[in-house]
Amino acid sequence: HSVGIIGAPFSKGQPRDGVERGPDLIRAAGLVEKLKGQGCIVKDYGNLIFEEVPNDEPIGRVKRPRTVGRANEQLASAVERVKNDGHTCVMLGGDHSLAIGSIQGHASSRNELSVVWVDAHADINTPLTSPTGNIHGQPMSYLIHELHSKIPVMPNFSWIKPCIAAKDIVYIGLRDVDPEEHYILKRLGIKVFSMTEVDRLGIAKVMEQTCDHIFSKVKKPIHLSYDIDALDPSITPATGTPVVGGLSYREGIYITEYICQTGLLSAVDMVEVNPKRGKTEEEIKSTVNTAVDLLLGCFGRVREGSHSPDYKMP
Ligand code: DIR
Ligand code: MN
Ligand code: MN
Ligand code: MN
Repeated sequence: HSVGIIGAPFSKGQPRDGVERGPDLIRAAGLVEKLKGQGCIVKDYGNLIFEEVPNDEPIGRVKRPRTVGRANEQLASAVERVKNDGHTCVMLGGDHSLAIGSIQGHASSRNELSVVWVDAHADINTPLTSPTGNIHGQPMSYLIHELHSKIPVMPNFSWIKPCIAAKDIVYIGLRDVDPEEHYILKRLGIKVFSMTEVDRLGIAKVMEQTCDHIFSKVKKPIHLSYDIDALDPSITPATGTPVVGGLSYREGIYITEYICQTGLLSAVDMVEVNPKRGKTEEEIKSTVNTAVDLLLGCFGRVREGSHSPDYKMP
């Protein structure tokens, strides 16, 4: 695997400070060295530098639209560049509003994508349905063709072109969905494996059916958008909006191993790691180390172990 890493230390898609420290913490936990140790070629493109747009007054309920729009425009160019350099792109967030730029930039280089969205939340509110106004609860709505007519014009958002079809999206891990979001998911017929389906089917069948769904016609490159709050807060407590009853560590890792072996993984987001939300050093460590392990699973790490083909026993 050839991996290009972009750090996106950005927190303005939601109200809690600390999530901008995600990229540096995930690196400090040894991501690059560990990826190289499992045979990946890694290029770290460093962190983007985001400026806050002054006087960024809410538009309707939407908070900090100009700042979020501008940051995502920068991220989209960075992701497009990493893809054009030939790497699988890893975007380290930051909050989940960054999926707007990450997916848009990915789509600019590849045209058709499928999206696997692993999260406790659906993040598909439109600016008009959002109960909080936080853009990290809205990124999908800006990207889906079928919702285009429902998105009002906002400053610094005009560069976004809807690039994902509803049929090319699969959600895994949902357990905190707003009524308006539930309506949108049903209305667009989006494939959802909530925690109920994970319980009913088990994660192995969920992943089989996920791939049946996204590969039903042509095999498109996969964009995996992984919100660390998909996992149970007992494993990844240091996140802004933890929700009980999440994926186990093993289920979380299984998703990455399975996506990896499709050979179609083209970009990954790892978002919402927030050290300031951890109550102890242990809670922060567990969250960050799990984020690293999930990324290693995306790039060939398997739990049975592995060895190089030319290994000679001494
Ligand atoms: C809620 C919460 N659905 C919102 N979303 C969160 O703000 O739109 N997403 N926490 O990660
Ligand atoms: Mn999310
Ligand atoms: Mn979430
Ligand atoms: Mn939220």
